[in-house]
This record gives sequence, C-alpha cells and structure tokens, in this order.
Amino acid sequence: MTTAESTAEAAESGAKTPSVVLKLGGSVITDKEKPETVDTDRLVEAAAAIRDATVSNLVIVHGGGSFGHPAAKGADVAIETGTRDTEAIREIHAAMGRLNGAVLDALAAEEIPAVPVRPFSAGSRNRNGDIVLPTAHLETMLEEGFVPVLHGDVIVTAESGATIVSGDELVVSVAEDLEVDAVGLCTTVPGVLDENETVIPEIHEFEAVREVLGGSSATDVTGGMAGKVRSLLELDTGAQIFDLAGLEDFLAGATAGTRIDSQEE
Ligand code: IP8
Repeated sequence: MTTAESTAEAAESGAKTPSVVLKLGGSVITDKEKPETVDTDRLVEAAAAIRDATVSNLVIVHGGGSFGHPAAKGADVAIETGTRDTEAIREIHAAMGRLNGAVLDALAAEEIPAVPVRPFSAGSRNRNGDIVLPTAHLETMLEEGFVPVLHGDVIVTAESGATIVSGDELVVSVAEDLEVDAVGLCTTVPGVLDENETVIPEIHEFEAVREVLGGSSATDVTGGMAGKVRSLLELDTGAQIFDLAGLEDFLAGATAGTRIDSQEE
C-alpha cells in the first residue's frame, strides 16, 4: 500500500489513524548556492520515499532554501524584523509560491494527493511573536484524504507589519494543534552532530548542546540548527531530525537521526 492508498483508506474509514508532520528542509530540496534552483534529484527522492510509505494522515511543510531566504534577506525581513513594504511581502510570498509549486508537482508526479496551504493567507503572528494558524481546514483536508503542503513564508504580524515564519515554527504550531503522533525534520545532515561530526542520538535540553550548535549560514534568516532544536524541544510528542537517507525509516515509524524530546529523561 502507498501513502496515496492509505490516505484514501483512512479518509473512507474515518478512523483516527496516526498522523505525521514532515518538514522537507529548504537545503534538501533546493540548491542553496544558486538562486531559485530546485534540487530536482533530492526532491524526487523525497517524493518517492513519501509515496512508498504507508502514512495516512500526513502534513508536509517545506523550507525556503534558495527561494525564500534570498528574497527575505534582500528585503531585510526576518522572524523578528518586520516590513510594511507590500512589494517586499509580495516578492517573498511569490518566491515561496514558486517553490511550493515545484514541491506540489513532484508529489503529484508520485500520485500523492498534495494540495497547497499558503501561510500568509492562513495565519498570523501575534504581538508576543507566537504563530496563530487555525487548523480546522487542515483537519478537513486530512479527513478528505489530501496531503496539505505548507511552507515557510512571510506572515502578517501584530505591530510589525509582516515578518518571516519559518517552516520549523509552522511544524511546531501544526503539530501542537493537531496533536500529531510523529514529527520529523528532513535536513542535509543525518541528525544533530557533535564536535566530532557524530550524530547525537537524543537531546532532552538545549543547554546540553548549546556549545556544539554553531550559527546559521549567511543567507538563512531563520536560525539554523540551534533554532530547530529550540523549537522542537517545545513539542510534547518529541521530534526527529534526519537526512534523506533516514526519511524511509522515519516514515515507517523507526528511529532516524537525532530524537529531540524534552519529556524524556
Ligand atoms: O527555510 C523560511 O523558512 P525556513 C521561509 O523553514 C522564508 O526557515 C520565506 C525565508
């Protein structure tokens, strides 16, 4: 059975089936060195792994890569730096729309019933910086057998105009609201690495890894690995960080890469 078949079966039965939020990192699905360039091989590989998995309630979120980050940086917009320049807002949103289209095409080619969910039109950030993203439409999409595909975006923000929302923030927000069973971040590294480049199997608190988590790259406006670990530690379900080679295992419910869980000892 494929993801498309088990999604259809779950939609028909109406039974509560395990739900999964998967983030495809922007560095995985784009070439970060070349403006607005999809890494087609890796995107196709990810889509094939999703097709072959038997996940019935799947929400996909993808990052900005060489589409969203250069656009955001060019306009000097970040998670905590807003803009009221509508041209900049439209440019960032359009860049992410082009990437979202490429992701949807790749998923559709594998017959995955993927549909777009564009955060600028679906959510906001409140004055405390929290993401407010109602999920009733996502629940209906899942019930109807669709695979919603969200992405990091520009988002209207109380008292700041519009800021950037990272895919990681969306993952946390959606995972908490839908009370999903598993959360996975597919990145270009096989997990969170220690000073010897070895995968750290489990992280339970940020302090334990603060020193080994370096800064993010120059064009990444949303925080890199340190930001990921911090936000995933907020999740009750815990989460896993892995690379494309670990995607199949993650989707099969097995251990992949680094497990991040503030609830475990
Ligand atoms: O790559 C960033 O999303 P991320 C989205 O998940 C934009 O951090 C527009 C820069």
